Amino acid sequence: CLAWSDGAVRRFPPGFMFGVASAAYQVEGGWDADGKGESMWDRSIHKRPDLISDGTSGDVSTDSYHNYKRDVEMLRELGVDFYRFSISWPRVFPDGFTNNKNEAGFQYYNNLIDELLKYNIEPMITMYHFDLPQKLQDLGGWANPLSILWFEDYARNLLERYGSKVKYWITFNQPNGICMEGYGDGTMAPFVSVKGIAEYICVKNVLLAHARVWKMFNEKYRVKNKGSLGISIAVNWLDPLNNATENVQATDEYREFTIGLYVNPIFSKTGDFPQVVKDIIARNSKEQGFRKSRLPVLTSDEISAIRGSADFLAMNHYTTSLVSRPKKNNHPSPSFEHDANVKLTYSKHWAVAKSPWLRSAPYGLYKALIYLNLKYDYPYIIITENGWSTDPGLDDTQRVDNLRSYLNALLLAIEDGAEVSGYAAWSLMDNFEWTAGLSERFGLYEVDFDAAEKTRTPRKSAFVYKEIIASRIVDEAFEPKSMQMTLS
Ligand code: GBH
Repeated sequence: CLAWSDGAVRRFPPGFMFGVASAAYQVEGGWDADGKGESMWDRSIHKRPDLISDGTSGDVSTDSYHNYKRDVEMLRELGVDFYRFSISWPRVFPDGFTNNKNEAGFQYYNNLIDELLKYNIEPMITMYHFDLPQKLQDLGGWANPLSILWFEDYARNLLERYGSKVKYWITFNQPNGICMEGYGDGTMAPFVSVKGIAEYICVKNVLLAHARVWKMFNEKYRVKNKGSLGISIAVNWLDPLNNATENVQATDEYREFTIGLYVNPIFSKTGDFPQVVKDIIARNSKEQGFRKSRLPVLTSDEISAIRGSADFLAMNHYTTSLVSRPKKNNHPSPSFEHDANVKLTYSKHWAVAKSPWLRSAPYGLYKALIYLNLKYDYPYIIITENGWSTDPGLDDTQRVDNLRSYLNALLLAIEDGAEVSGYAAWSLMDNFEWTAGLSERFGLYEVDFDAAEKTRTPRKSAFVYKEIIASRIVDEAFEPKSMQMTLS
């Protein structure tokens, strides 16, 4: 157990916001409804259904496109302060370019936003959560520097249309997922794998696209609308396997490769990619016969455009890994994995989720927050994802344990100075878990995907979260009296 054995009752501070999160492709369905265009996930799965472990797709999923009123009812049942959802770019601009607008798509998000505001639930909009319009992917997607301008155009339209109603904006969900998985190891759409090259080009483009939108927001939309804008970054924790010097060094480096690569350019005083990452990739590139480093250079203008370009760090935190340095670098060369050159393991004491990569190590959230404080001078943080996967079933005791222990770790970090003003559980309900399909369930609500209505039923964790939100404390002894939800 963690250090709250002092017996003190810790309370979430006044103003602390609780929410839940989802993403368009994972919940909406309606993949070609009312003029929606094709996203790169639509294209990839329709062409290669075998990419998904259980052969499912996001074509229908929970059908939130038609069930959004029920979704908002669930948010009211939970009593959340905010709902983080994403906009599907091809639903509002079928080809990606802003000349061809799909009004039905804009209307859908307008309806969802209005339904939320009607019940005093703040919308928090992610502009991009992995679902690029296929037409833009045909042009190279995030590996094409023009993507910076395409994204800026798209974002401007969102801010014009919804900026007066929506206070919380997130440009990108997890640049490392977009780039390393989408263009490097090829485990996410567009399933491109130009290892050691495309993913670094992508990182630069995504950061520059983010910075453009921040500038536009800061100059034009903020004053009008008093909102704030951030970027979601995956900050999982890393500890050395043991205190052997090479493992400690490997851990320091790997933190820079996975966290610093995105956080340093935006949140550090100096900006730019971390020096150690620049050095390693430059050295490897040279050895591999490249004329220049595979990591693109950021010019001083680019560095200053990106530096400081966020009001808050939207932190997605799931798990912790233990890092060691392998005796020999056996990763394909060149590749991100070769550059980072680490082996990841877990402690056998950590509970394993349905997702093989997901282990419960709540102390890691505490340590990650303290690390960000020391290294980046107390950034404003909203935790925009944290969660646990299970098999289907309403008795999700493991999710309850995980939720409580991560929230307890968060309370300790806040007590020790972390500036965290909100927390979103991933996820509101079961949804399409990318290449794992429907085989890993992350929902506080279970979804019956076989039923035409995609019936949603609260799990035990939904009742526990509701009680935490209402009481602002984590009461380990709380047990739901019945499995019947009420609207408070
Ligand atoms: C989040 O990413 C995503 O933002 C969200 O859409 C997703 O539903 C949620 O996680 C749960 O997964 O299978 O070993 O190749 C978290 C980071 C990175 C975690 C990719 C899963 C796959 C590892 N994700 N990773 S593996």
